[in-house]
Amino acid sequence: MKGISRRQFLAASLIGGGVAVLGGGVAALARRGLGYYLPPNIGSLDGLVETLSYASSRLFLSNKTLVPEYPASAITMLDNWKSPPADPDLLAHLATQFESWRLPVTGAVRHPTSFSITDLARLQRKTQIVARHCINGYTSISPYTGVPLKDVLEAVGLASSVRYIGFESYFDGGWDSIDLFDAFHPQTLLTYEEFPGQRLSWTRGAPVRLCAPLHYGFKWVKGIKRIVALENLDTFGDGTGMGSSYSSKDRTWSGVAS
Ligand SMILES: Nc1nc2c(c(=O)[nH]1)N[C@H]1C(S)=C(S)[C@@H](COP(=O)(O)O)O[C@H]1N2
Ligand SMILES: [Mo]
Repeated sequence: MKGISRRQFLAASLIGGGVAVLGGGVAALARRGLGYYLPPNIGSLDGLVETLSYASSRLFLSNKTLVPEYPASAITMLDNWKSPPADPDLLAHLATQFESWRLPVTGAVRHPTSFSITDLARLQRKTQIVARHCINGYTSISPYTGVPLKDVLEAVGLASSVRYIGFESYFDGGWDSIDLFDAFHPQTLLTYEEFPGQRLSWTRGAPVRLCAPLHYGFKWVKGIKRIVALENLDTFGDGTGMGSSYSSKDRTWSGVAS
């Protein structure tokens, strides 16, 4: 009997691989439900491209895949922050070095908790030097020290219905949200120091700012005022369901310029 040709073997391997990937996808889908793999703007025009890239990353990537970390010699600290703080509460807390400031973590959680910076610093502490890409073209490599967001979420205990984590800012009435894939990524940090031991200045997002390396810079919310665990985005921010104060400007929820 004739053995199979190299070409037949290749074709068979490809088909086999394809079936395995598809099978994995279907199994993952069954495990989490369709909603986990779809972005909130699926119904909009720019949602098509985003839906494909979002769904494929959630299906085929693990949220344990790490972004590169850099040595201290690579730090650039490029700072593109412009508007000085105007919020009276933030100004008062800046004057007293956030001594009496608390970060409420509320929404669909079992134990709503308000954390001081000292409380946050008692949780797991992590320092990382990562790149922050701004959608407008600025890239900066900076150090971030803080607590993995995952640890804060585990401390308050998320309800099983939670799908997004919302952030409200002291600056410009800004607000944004990420999904649990990003929220539980090991490099997603709630940052309270830039260089270890050095609290954030307002230009870098005091009192705490998000470091979300899987995303463009606009989702790295500075000056966080409150964190909310959300079942959907309909009641968050402007109530349009888009999940980000930037989506009314020039970008979509997961970062594609539109
Ligand atoms: N509250 C708030 N956070 C914000 C912004 C903003 O306008 N308001 N700009 C974002 C954008 S677009 C970028 S690129 C980064 C820039 O800050 P960095 O250089 O300190 O990372 O902050 C993000 N965080
Ligand atoms: Mo940005």
